[in-house]
Order: sequence, then C-alpha cells, then structure tokens
Amino acid sequence: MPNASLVIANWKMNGNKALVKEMTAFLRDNKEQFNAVDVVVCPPFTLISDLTRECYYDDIAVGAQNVSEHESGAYTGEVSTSQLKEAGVGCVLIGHSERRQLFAENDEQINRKIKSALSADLQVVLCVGENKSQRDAGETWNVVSQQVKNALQDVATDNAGKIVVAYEPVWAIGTGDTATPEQAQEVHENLRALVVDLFGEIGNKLPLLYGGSVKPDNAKELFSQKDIDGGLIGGASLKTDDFLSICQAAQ
Ligand code: G2H
Repeated sequence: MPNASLVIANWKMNGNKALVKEMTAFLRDNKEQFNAVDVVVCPPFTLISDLTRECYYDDIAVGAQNVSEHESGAYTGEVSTSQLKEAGVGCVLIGHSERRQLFAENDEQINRKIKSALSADLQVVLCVGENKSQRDAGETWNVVSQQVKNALQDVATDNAGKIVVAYEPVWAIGTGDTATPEQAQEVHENLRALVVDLFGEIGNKLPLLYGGSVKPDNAKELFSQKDIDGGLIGGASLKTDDFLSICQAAQ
C-alpha cells in the first residue's frame, strides 16, 4: 500500500498560462481521487501569479523552483523569499541538481538559501542526489549524506517541521532510468536515520520524496516503499493524465 502524502510538480522551464488553466481545472475536477495527498505545483516564476489565482479555491499549493539567498538589493535576475511569499508561494525547491550542475550552486550557498527561506517561514524542499560515476564508485551514501549535512548545517530543530528532503539520483533525472524501488528505499532508509540523528524524533515526520523519472507506471511501487513519502515529478507533471495518475498512486 502506498503511504505517500506529498506530490510536488517541478515544471522546470516549461509550461504557459494555458497549462496552468488546464492542469488546475483537471486536478480540481478529479480531486476526490487524491484527497489524502498534498499536491504542490512549482511553475516558472512568471506563472506563479496565474497559478495562485487558479488555485485560490483548490487544495493545490504553489511552490517556486529557486530563491535568492539575499533579501533585497542589486542582484539582477534574482527573486527573494519575501517576494515569493507576497506572490502566494508556500514552499521552494532548493539545491536541485540542475541548479548545482548548470548554475554552479554549492552546498554553502544552498545552506544560506535554506536558512533564508526558513526564516521567511517558507517550506523548504532540499534536493540531493549522486551522479552516475559516484554511484558506480559506491559513493552514493557518502555523497548524499554529505549534501544533506552541509545543506542543513546550523538549521535549528525548531525549523525541522518546515523541511522536506527529495532524493533525486542525477542519473535518473529526465533520462527514463528510474532508480528501482529497492535502490530508492535503501537511500531513503539511510536518509530517515540521518534526519532523526540531526533533528531527533521530529525527523521521523520529515517527508522524504523520491524524484527522477517518476511516471504513472512506476509511481505506485516507489510510493509503496516504507520511507518514501511522495514524489518530486518533472516531465510527467506537464501532462494532466500522467500527473493525475501519479497523484492517485500516492493515495
Ligand atoms: C528530477 C525530476 C523533478 P524528472 O529533476 O525534479 O524530473 O521527473 O523529469 O526526472
């Protein structure tokens, strides 16, 4: 039985106003099929206000894909935590592997972003994961655990209730190569122990999401793993039928 409780759509640099309307109407019409699941959609910044408007009467929450570590000032192209909050955003992805790889984000910067987001009372979805050569070298847990420890360094236990960790093996992102449920569960079991170690008992309640080529045909098995509490969905979150099936699979 799936025990998942949270499904987050990461649209990346995809989507438009038409997709916002189509997706929200579709989810609204089928809401009874995933009543027990919290659903968050993270569109590009430019679609946040459209999504907030469309989700006003819905149970769908609005997230962002990135945030600045700075509160305001001369940071061309950046968006701050308070600007996100004002736009109706409740949670933010931080440390996605595409941010790490393509925009050179490092653990120290990710740690500063997390602290900034938490102090603005945003929910943080910390993304971690190893690449192919690290997995092949047997370094998966070393890499993932270090990413988590560095990202959450000096984060107070009081803030643990606002943290979600998403394990996204880089080799499985957008490639169609999903981690097997066993591979994912192995990392998630270790993640569970790590967040309990970091934050105590509340670590047992931290949602741990799996991400990386989650699709309708593999979602249920992934979400049935003991320590997988939901998913972070990229490509399949852009298609209404597929995303609904994944939300249903979490139920
Ligand atoms: C991983 C995931 C969403 P996809 O990046 O964050 O994307 O499901 O396309 O692999």
